Amino acid sequence: MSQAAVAAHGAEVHHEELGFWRRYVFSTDHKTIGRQFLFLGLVMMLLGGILALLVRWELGWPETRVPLMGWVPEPFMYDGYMGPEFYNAVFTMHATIMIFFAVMPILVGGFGNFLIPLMIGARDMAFPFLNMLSFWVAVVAGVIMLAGFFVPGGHAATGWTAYAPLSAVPTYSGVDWGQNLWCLSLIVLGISSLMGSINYITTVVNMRAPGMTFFRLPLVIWSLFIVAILLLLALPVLTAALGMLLFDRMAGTSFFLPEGGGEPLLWQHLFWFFGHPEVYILILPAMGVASEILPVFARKPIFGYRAMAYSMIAIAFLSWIVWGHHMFQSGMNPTLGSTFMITTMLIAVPSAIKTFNWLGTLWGGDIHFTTPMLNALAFVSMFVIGGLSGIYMASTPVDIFIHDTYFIVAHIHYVVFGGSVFAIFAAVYYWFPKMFGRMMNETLGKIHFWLTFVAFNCTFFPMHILGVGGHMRRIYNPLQYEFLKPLQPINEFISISAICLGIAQIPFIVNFFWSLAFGRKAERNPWKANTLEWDAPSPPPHGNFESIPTVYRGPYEYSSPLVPEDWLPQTRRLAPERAAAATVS
Ligand code: HEM
Ligand SMILES: [Cu+2]
Repeated sequence: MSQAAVAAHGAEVHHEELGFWRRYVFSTDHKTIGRQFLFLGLVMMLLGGILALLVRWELGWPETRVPLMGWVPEPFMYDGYMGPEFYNAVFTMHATIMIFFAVMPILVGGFGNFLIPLMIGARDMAFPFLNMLSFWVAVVAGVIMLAGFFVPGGHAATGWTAYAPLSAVPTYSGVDWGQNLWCLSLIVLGISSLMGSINYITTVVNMRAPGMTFFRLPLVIWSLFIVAILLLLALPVLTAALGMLLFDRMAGTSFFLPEGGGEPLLWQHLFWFFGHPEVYILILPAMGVASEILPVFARKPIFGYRAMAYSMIAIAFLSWIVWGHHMFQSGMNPTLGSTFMITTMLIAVPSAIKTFNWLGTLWGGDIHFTTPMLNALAFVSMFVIGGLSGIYMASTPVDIFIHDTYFIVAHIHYVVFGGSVFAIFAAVYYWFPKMFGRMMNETLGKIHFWLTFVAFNCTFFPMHILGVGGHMRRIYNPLQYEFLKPLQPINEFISISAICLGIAQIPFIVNFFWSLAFGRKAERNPWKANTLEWDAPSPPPHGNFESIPTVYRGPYEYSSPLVPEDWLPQTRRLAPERAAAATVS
């Protein structure tokens, strides 16, 4: 590269040629780390999906031979039949993998890393080495988690919530090292997330480009910033609880064991004090993604930018005082229960503000139904269904009937699959050109979207009906209960839909890998969007920008009357008189 070109890249950029290992494996470049997290998450999501199908087979056709699984050795399966112990491990690991190793790594690790420096106009994260360490520590956590499948006694089988005392005494569940490794893995993952969140917070606070004030930040950056704060405060609570659980299991303490003076409910309090902020950690970045994509494809500014940012702050704050809604049936004082009921219902207010603002953004827009847009619209509509079922559950008298039933499972999946996973798809389709320099195929994308959308609703909507019918969650064979037998056709329908949902992911996998290699080359700004990442080449080089951009306005100036085009990038400088007009809005 010529001297001049090097100078043009700015002083901070390193230009020595890195070897294969430093470039692709132990890279400190936030974009590579983001892509690594994305791949880690997608692979784990595939594994989690296979586990889900095993659960569905068992519930649809209990105690029959699982197709294609005859090769799995004992003690997992017996000639293709799944035993109850393995079934418990399968649903436990499905949730654990999806929450901790798929959705969090993709949304927070993957898109957080890729987007934060690019969208605030920085060359990299504040602590690139710490960033690399955070990824590799997450991989170590993943290896420990997967190792649990291969130890005597099988993997953890007490649900992703690991309620004590079941989880605290090996003989209660029959699982010894599986549960220990489960605890250890999540402790290690907590360290990874601690490193990541410190990095994200420092980067957003200190490294914004000139002119990038907090209220000019794209909403996805707001969401990731808030999530980093939640992670920083919530994960250590889980780490502490897991440490105590390990002590109970291995060192003879009785934090959670009544026979030694301990308190099983303490686990539930600690777990949900972490767990409720955790569910918002899963959904806030998804809200951020939708807030980026809807304005771009409606060609309109986001409706109520500040209200959107403030509602995320309100959600984050309220998420600390609602955990008791998971424990209404634990015998808590009714006054306390009512308090948690009210705080939980309060959280629906900022959530509803966000929803109405998304609708306001769409209202009267010039809507382009691209694949990212379809997925973002699915996110909004499915999140509404999930949020509404949440309000039912938040009402203590109603929750008596639906707690620990399939109604809860329906709610979880409308928010986490309908919400977070559709947002993941939206984000992949939307930022793929920037991440990999190529476009994804729209036709395959639309086939994937519609199949997924229909199969998703056929899979999860009927779970509400099962739940109201009294169908418990986490049972091995519904046919053992006389009152559940009439509901079995619904279980079969759900399982068939789940298999279709799995098959519907094939076009996505094909599209992803095909486009990586053969997709049409992407231009800098294929969607004609305003935010800074589209100002950098696709994919951006090490150091991101030719020169650090200066920011003149907020991120959502679409169809502005100030310019003939229907987009007005954050970096574009207008003549002084027009710029003065812009500050009025
Ligand atoms: C309007 C918003 C929401 C309300 C009012 C709400 C309310 C509730 C309540 C009351 C429960 C406990 C029910 C029970 O076990 O009896 C619950 C469970 C759950 N919620 Fe929500 N929720 C809301 C949004 C969300 C979001 C956005 C997510 C995640 C992205 C989420 C994820 C979960 C999960 C994973 C559980 C089940 C945990 C388990 O027991 O395994 N919720 N929700
Ligand atoms: Cu909760």
